[in-house]
Amino acid sequence: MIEVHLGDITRLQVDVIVNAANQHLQGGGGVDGAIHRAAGPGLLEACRKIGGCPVGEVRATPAFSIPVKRIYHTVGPVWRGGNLGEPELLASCYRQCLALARRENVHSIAFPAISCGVYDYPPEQAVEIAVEQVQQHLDRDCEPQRIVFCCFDEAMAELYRQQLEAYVRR
Ligand code: AR6
Repeated sequence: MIEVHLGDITRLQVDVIVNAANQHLQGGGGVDGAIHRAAGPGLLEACRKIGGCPVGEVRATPAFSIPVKRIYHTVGPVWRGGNLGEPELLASCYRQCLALARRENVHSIAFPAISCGVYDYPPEQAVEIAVEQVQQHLDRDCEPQRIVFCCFDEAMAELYRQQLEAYVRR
């Protein structure tokens, strides 16, 4: 089941929330800032111990004060025009998060719109990749059985709804 949710990802009742982090895993603005504020200082310490994460990959931590089981920190690409591997790197973020969720027996996971804020990825193209990767995963595998696209504004939520409908009609 795929859901589109409008609101703050730190308030969702899921097993795992995904963070749109940076390579240093040292916190930042946007959804990263919101997750660190809600989780408390233990999260920064856990991230510092991991030391960093390459673009397109994922690292997991406990969730501290956020009532989910785990936080997956993935690093989306900065949009530099689209010819520097951005689509493949963004797809890799979704693929690696879903593969890790599968290995960790996660039943529900929520994604923010990775790279669509500070990293400036064109939202329509990012949403197309996100939906495609999630649908391809669910075509092969039934877990995680609940996948939530968590959007911070209605325009982004509408893009996901349209893309999900378009994918189903293909
Ligand atoms: N819940 C859900 N979505 C949110 C929230 C929230 N609480 N807050 C923002 N968004 P961004 P990026 C949406 O900039 O582009 C950080 O500084 C937001 O509206 O958070 O991958 C990191 O440390 C947008 O649609 O992530 C990195 O340096 C989406 O989340 C850098 O930003 C992603 O926006 C990563 O940039």
